[in-house]
Amino acid sequence: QKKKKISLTTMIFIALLAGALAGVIINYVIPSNYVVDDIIVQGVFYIVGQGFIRLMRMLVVPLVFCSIVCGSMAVGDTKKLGSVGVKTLIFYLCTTALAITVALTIANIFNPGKGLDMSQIQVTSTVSETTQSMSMTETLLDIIPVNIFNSLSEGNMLQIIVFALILGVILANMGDRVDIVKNFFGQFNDIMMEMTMAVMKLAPIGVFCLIAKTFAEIGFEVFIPLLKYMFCVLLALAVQCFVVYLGLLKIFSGLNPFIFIKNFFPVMAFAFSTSTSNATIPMNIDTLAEKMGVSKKISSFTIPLGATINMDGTSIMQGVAVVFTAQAFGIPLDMMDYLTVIGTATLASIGTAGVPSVGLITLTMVFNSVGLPIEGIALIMGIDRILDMTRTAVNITGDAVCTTIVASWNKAVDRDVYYRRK
Ligand code: DAS
Repeated sequence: QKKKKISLTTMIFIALLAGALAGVIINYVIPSNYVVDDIIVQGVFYIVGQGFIRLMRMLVVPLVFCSIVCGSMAVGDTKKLGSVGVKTLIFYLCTTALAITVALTIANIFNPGKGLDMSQIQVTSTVSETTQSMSMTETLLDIIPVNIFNSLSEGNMLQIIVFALILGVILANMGDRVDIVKNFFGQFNDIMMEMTMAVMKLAPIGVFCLIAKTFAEIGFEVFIPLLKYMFCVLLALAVQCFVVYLGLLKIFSGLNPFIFIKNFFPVMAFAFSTSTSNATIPMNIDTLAEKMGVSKKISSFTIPLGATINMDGTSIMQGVAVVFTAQAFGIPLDMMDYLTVIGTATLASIGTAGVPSVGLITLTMVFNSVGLPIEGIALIMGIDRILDMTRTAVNITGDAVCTTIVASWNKAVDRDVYYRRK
């Protein structure tokens, strides 16, 4: 019968375990010798691991540029967007910024990366000299690109995002005069997603080598910080889902949040099992209509929109990952860096599609924006399977809660259905 294909994220998890085992054996069992240390660890593991990291970085600029142009084109047509769209867009961006703030707060309380010393790991530095010592006003002004080709070649992500957002809105409002250009960006975005999936297929090899080298050089010390990292992400996801979302629902719509979560749980379970917001769209819309009385006129626009531009769970992982990696590599982050992370992760979520592990690709970009080494992603990537499932469930719950609130403002929630009075 048809052999069940092991999912990529499961293979990455297996690669993590295998890499950790190999690294521990090299570190604690095999006596130090030229072949193992110089040929295998500093040779094969380093080259393959760095090669994979560079492939991930290769994707960031074109993928994020195209996906944000497309995301911004999708919502940028101010005529089509209408008041429902504008309210939903504002709500989505606010809940994402709130999510990252929750994540950064929890990460700074539990300090997952403290005690892990990764500073001896060779890293590809990504801090551009200019951004190192800039005041608040210069940093804010700096996000406006004076030369987009310069921004693209330097990989200045905030400048690229700002230009892509503006370009997308202009294209959206120019109608069919620019159909060829719109199609170009749409097709280029598809190509970049294809290339991303192709690179991600190499992840098990890349993660194996990166983790094996890390454990060969550092050993068991990595385990506790990784567990703390997972704990911080899961705690932040729970706070966002059961405190922030249910609180917002109660405050802004007056609807009973416990009825919502009970009726919505099957959709969360489906998203958890698939790790894909996009695949959850139909079930999300149907459940909101049948069990909560939310009009499909609203949800059929806001749910697909949310699956693309509203990824609160993903930005929570990214917020915790930034603190974890900065602490592990001993890189101090100031308030400006945290604001940059909130801005970059919020804007980054606009373009990325709701497919498995896409949060790791945009994480590369968030790391870039505050000069963190991409090597930190290797540790995180290995244990990402369970976190991707959980954060996807939170991503789509955020979409549904915002949709229900906006629908209730537009008298488009049938309360008799919501409270099972019929
Ligand atoms: N799996 C993505 C989604 O579908 C989330 C992520 O990769 O972070 O929402």
